[in-house]
Parts: sequence; structure tokens; C-alpha cells
Amino acid sequence: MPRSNDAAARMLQEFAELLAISGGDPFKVRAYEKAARMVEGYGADIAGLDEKALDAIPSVGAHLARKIAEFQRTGSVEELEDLRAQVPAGVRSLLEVPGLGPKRAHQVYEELGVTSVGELLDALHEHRLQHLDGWGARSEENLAKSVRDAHLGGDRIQLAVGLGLAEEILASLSALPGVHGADYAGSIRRMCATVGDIDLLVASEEPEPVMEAFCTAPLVARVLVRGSTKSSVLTTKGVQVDLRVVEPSAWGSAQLYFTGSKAHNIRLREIAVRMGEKLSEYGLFDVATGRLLAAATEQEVYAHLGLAWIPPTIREDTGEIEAALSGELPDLVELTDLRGDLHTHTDLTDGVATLEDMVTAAKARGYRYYAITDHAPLLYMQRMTDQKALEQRERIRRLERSAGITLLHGTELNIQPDGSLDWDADFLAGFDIVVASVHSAFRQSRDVMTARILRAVEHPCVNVIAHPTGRSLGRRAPVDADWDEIFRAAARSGTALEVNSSPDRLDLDGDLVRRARHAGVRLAISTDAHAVTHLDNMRFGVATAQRGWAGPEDIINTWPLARLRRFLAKHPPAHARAGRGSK
Ligand code: DGT
Ligand code: CA
Ligand code: CA
Ligand code: ZN
Repeated sequence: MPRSNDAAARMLQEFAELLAISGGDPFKVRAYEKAARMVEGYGADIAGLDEKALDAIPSVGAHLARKIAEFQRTGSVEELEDLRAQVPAGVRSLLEVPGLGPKRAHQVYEELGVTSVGELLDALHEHRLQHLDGWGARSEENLAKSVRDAHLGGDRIQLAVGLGLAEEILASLSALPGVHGADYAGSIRRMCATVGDIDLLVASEEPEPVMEAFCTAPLVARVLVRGSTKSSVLTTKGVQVDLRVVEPSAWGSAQLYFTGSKAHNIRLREIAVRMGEKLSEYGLFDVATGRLLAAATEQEVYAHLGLAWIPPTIREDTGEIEAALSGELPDLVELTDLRGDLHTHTDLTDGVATLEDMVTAAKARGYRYYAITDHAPLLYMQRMTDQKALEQRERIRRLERSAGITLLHGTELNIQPDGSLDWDADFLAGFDIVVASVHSAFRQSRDVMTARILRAVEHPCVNVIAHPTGRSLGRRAPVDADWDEIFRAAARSGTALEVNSSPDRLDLDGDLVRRARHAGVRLAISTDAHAVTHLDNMRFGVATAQRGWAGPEDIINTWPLARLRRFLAKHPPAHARAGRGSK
């Protein structure tokens, strides 16, 4: 995604939030939010566009075009600076509180004088919120629960944010003279859904200039520790970054050590000790003679310990050491195995790109097939109708003739609180693929939620349950459901579960992917793209599936089209049919 689009979108989003929290006109707030989404998803880099060209971006009017131009020219916007000055910093931090929202943040600020998250927690504790207009005991308790849930996430950031930051810093460090290599390690390299801090490694015989460049980089707000080979900084966004500079000859052992996980490293060190060896970030050594046995590459170190190289995404000591010892490491799914994306949107509903642009981008990625799954009528804000769906189908069929890629016309249904769905079976039968997901009523009890999802799983037209737990990292906890029961039903009925690649979802997560696979469930790794740039998120979904030890065989969108189509037809497996016939 072009950085200038990103920066302008963030500016507009902040504008919207500050307007909202200072009690601004809701229509104006929404206009800024919509423009932020459009600018973020805009296909071309907006750097250098003049006001007129900016005005031509959908949802960006003359007024906002002027603001964006001012921002591009001067790096700030005067009106935004004024707003920033008006709203106390503590009040702004209320916007970060999940489940509060700008309108209510404004309300607690105005009516209760709450000016910080701490004061909000006090107000919750003293049950002062329930007496506000439009609140009640229930909404107060819901907010308390969101706050508790989010706190579980602590100060961790999303993988994509950490990875973006890591790549930005690495790009500048690897360009320095004397640098042999530079890479990220830690939880980012293991592709954990959230990361606590960013660990970077640089191979160089001359650490000093690397440290200097690192500690004086523009995005550094504060240097926490500066040493000759090890430094830690805090970025302007409050993220900690640790850098180690190591000898190029010890690159492999350093990578191994700093990638972790800690549990994985402990197991490796135990194996070394049993062999009379010692493993550290400096290498694998013979204890008796002190001789260096391996250090240059991870492969060498693993090989000396009698292990095959273990992919970082499964280094969690959950069986990978045993598997490597016995030569039974899983064949993990790779990005290049994917033949298509099975959950995407267009501007017919809440996407920001046209059907044609999304398809062109999918084709450019080398996909063989591509599903368009816009929202269905029950998500009423999206204004989908039967007629629009049928018109889209026609448009897709026409486009397909020249597109050079197989297009699947699908839809994303809304699983209602009672498990019912949009459209009847006749209408649903007209789609090539049907995705269904929960978008509301996330707090049902475990039994109700389980029954609700089971009803969708067992529907004869539903092919994929999208973002099954509904979690939103740092904002919303996963729904409570009996996943093992859902997995058994999905395996039985030939319904796939999704690994949603969106960085704020990564849902199912690695652990649930693993449990699903053990139950015989097939998975789909999809982006849920609402913009062309979101198609790039596939790498996060693939990594998440890897963390659940999934192989290409488990993932329906690695399959050839004919096999995928048989799965989507959702006939019971042959043995099940035979079984039924003979009894
Ligand atoms: P995070 O930052 O919480 O997302 O998770 P990690 O895994 O990146 O943890 P971090 O940053 O504390 O450490 C990075 C890696 O360095 C970790 O995965 C393994 C290694 N490491 C750090 N401290 C220790 C330790 O005390 N013992 C061992 N064996 N390894 C460590
Ligand atoms: Ca880390
Ligand atoms: Ca660290
Ligand atoms: Zn979707």
C-alpha cells in the first residue's frame, strides 16, 4: 500500500475521531471516515495528486481534497491541529477503549467529566455510567467486559503493524556499508498474531555505524538502552524495538536464539546438553574442547542436533521437536500453493474497489480462480437486494469471458442470532460459493452460540464459515462456543472453516486450526478483501494456517478448480451415501 495513502487515511481517520469526540456533526464524522477508507484503498499512490485529482477520488469532495492537499504540502492540517489542542490527551485515549465509541466517549467526558482511561475505570467500578442517558446496567456491564477482554491483549500490537515497522527499519539498516544481512526475529518471524516488541538482527563486523543509524532513525522517540552490539528504542508509536548486531559467522545461531520461542530454545539446549554440547546465540560448542561445531546457518545448527530445519511458524514446542527428530515434520501450506481467494468484496457493498479492479488484481497475483462474496440483504446497511445480486452475477459472467481467470459468484450471508440466514435455498443454489458469518450478537451464551453456528454449518448451501470466532484483535474477544462440536459437524457436512487473513482477525487462529484439522475439517484461507491492497494480506492467513500445522491438502483453495467445485457442491462423501443406501 502506498505510504502517502496510508498517512492521509490516518489523518482523515484521526480527524473523524476528534470531530466525534468533540461532539461534531455525525454526518461530517461519517464523511471523514468514509473518505479515510477510500483513500486507504485507492488503487494508485496519491502522492503528487493536486486538489482536482484528489477531488475525483470517490467520497472525497472538494473540502476534503483541500485538507489532503494541505497535509501533503505541509505535513499537517491547521484545523486538525486546532482540534488536537481542544481535546485533552486523556479524553482522546478514551477512543482507544474498545466498545465505547466516539459518541459515548464524548458523553462520559461531557456529563461525567471523565478525562482519562483511569477515570473511566473508576466510573465503571462505581457504576456511574448506567445512569447516563441511553445507558443501563446491561450496557455498563458490556463495556466493563470489553475493557477486561481487551486488557488480556495488553500492549501488544498486530503482526502486520509490527512487520511493517520491522521491514521499514530493516530496509534502512541493510543499505548501510558493512552490513551482510538483516532480518527480523522473535514473535514476528514466528508470525504470531500479535507481537510484544520487535526483534531485529543485523550481521556486521562493524556494529557502531549500525547502532548510530538505528538510534537516530526518524521514527525513534526515545532510546531505552544503547550498547555496542545491543540497543533498544521506543518508536513514536510507543513500540519497543530491540536490535542486536552479530558477527556474520554466527548468523544462524543468533537467528535461532532470537527467533525463539523461548520454549523451543529450551528444548534445543536440552538436546545439546545431552550430547555434551552447549548452544547459545554465539553457536553450538563442544563443552569438553570448547570447539565451535555450528553457527553460520540455522540448518547447520539443527543438523548437528540431529534435527531437520524447523519452520519458524511452528517453533512453539508443541510437538515440532519430536516431529523433527523422527523426520516427520509437516508439509506446511505456502503462499505459492494458493490458487485463489474465496472471500472478497467489491463496491457493490462495503468494498472500495470495483469488481473489475479486484479481478484484475487477483489475476495479476497468478490466481486461477477468484470468488466475489459481497454481503447479503440482512446486513441492511449494505443495501443488497435480489436484483443487485443477479445483476452482479451477469456482470461477472460477462467479465469472465475476457478475464482469463475463473470467477465464482458468491455471497457472504449474515448468521442471524437464531442461526437463520439471508435468502432461501432456491436463491442460494444459484451461487457458486456461499460464505456465512456472525456479524452481531457476539455475546450469546455458549449453548446458544454453538447452536447458532451449527445451524449455518449444517445448511446444505453453506460452504464456508468465515472468521468463525469473530475476534477482533485488541478490540473484541472471540465468541464463546463449543468448537469441537462445531468442527465435528463441519467435517461431517463438508463445510469448510475460514482462516481469515485480515490482520485484525487472523481467525481461526493457529490453535483452533490445529484442533479443526484433527477433527477432519477442511479450511479456506481467504483475505476478506475490501480493497485491492487487502489481497496482500494472504501471507498472514497462510502463516496462521502454518501455525496450526496445516498442509496444502487441508486448504480447499489450494485445490484444482474441479476438486474445489465438487467440494462446493456439498454432496455427502461417497462412503456416507453408500452407507445410507445399504441400511
Ligand atoms: P513477544 O515479543 O512477546 O511477542 O515474543 P518474543 O518471542 O519475540 O519474545 P522476546 O522479544 O522477549 O524475545 C525474543 C526471542 O529471544 C525469544 O523468542 C527467544 C529469545 N529469548 C529472549 N529471552 C530469552 C531467554 O531468557 N531465554 C531464551 N532461551 N531465549 C530467550
Ligand atoms: Ca519480540
Ligand atoms: Ca525483544
Ligand atoms: Zn467479508
